Amino acid sequence: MGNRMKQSWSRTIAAVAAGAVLAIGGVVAVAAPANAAPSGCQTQGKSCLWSGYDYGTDAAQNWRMLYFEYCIDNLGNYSYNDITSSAYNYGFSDNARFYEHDLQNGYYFTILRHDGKPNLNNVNGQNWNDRITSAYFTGALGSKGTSRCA
Ligand SMILES: [Ca+2]
Repeated sequence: MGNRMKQSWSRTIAAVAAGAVLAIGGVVAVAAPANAAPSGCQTQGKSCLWSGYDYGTDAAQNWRMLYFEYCIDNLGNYSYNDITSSAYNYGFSDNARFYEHDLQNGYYFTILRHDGKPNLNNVNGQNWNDRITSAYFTGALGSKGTSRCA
């Protein structure tokens, strides 16, 4: 767990540094597309999950995408256990955490606000494809086990 957290932090720092370079260079147009929310996830305030890669669905697993505004303790309640292959955080201000098991159990990874992972096969070198079972905006971590995350 310690290593995973470290990786997460260094990745955050690298992302911030890259953003700073872009800002100094004035290449705003290049940065903009990276912030564009994928189709189906363009209402700010939610995080979205897809059963397929590249923010698309794998009809064999679940033909619909899934989104949440606070948290979901068990994606199995929405026929989405262990099928997520891409995810995007279009929240207002929070980062989002995605856990291996229900109720924040097991390992997790983070997606920063207005960032996404089009292919969960490689998240900081870890394979997260078809592995997520619970998901939270950081501001809702304390709501685990409540109706807010049901
Ligand atoms: Ca999948």
